[in-house]
Amino acid sequence: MYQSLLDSNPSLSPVLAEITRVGRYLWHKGWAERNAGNISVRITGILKEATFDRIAAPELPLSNPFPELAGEIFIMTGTGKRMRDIYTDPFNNTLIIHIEKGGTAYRVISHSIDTLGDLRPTSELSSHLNIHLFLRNNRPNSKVVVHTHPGELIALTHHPDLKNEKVINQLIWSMHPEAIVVLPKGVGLVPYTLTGSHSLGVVTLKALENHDVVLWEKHGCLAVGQGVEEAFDLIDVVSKSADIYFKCRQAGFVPEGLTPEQLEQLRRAFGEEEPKTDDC
Ligand code: 2HA
Ligand code: ZN
Repeated sequence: MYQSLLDSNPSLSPVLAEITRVGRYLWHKGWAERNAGNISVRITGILKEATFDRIAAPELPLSNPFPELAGEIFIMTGTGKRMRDIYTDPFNNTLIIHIEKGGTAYRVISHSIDTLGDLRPTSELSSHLNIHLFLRNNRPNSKVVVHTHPGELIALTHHPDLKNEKVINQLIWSMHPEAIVVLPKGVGLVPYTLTGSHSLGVVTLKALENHDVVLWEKHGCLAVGQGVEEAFDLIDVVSKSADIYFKCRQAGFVPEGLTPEQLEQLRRAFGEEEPKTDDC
């Protein structure tokens, strides 16, 4: 079924290829231990209704209903699946779901009952759907959610003094000129919330109102964007800042960081808008 969807929907292959490519980057970065991380893309409109038999597809309940997402289609990584396996075997590690009328169930349109096995949507499905709903309503071109576990970013959120959006963004910006250029609004900071919970999606939404990247305290980070590579790039830049910070600390010195004047010069040279340092 998956292969026939790809054959009859030419725009689907590049999306799947991007997911598998980024899955491989995440593994090589060391950000995807075991089954860590998940990726989803809203692909409604890419799949033609006539190319799949919705009614024949396996139907499964959604633990949290999303009536406003009825009719939407998503491609995503499977729960318990390894990022490093997605590249070599995408058909058994990713799946495509259609949200059913009423939003209380979904159908796996990429697989039949016989081929589905233990393949189920990411354990962070609830967060991802919440975010996709927000993006569709507020930033319709942003169709991608990437969640991963960069050790250097998780380590930052363990520092008691850095559990403050303003402070952590000053640190991130000051470590690397790219950071303020690519993320002039900085990152959002989400207080520790149970993994896989509906609440995690709810608190993440608040942080996404002003940001494209959020740090999940003591867990990882999440980025949204128009493409999977683009979301990956944002996380990569933030991680580089954290990496530089820790390299300096490991070498035994506290990094000087870019000065306020240097940051201001970067904002003026590259910024489209003033970053909100008080409430970002
Ligand atoms: O998919 O990373 O947050 C495993 C996780 C859950
Ligand atoms: Zn995670």
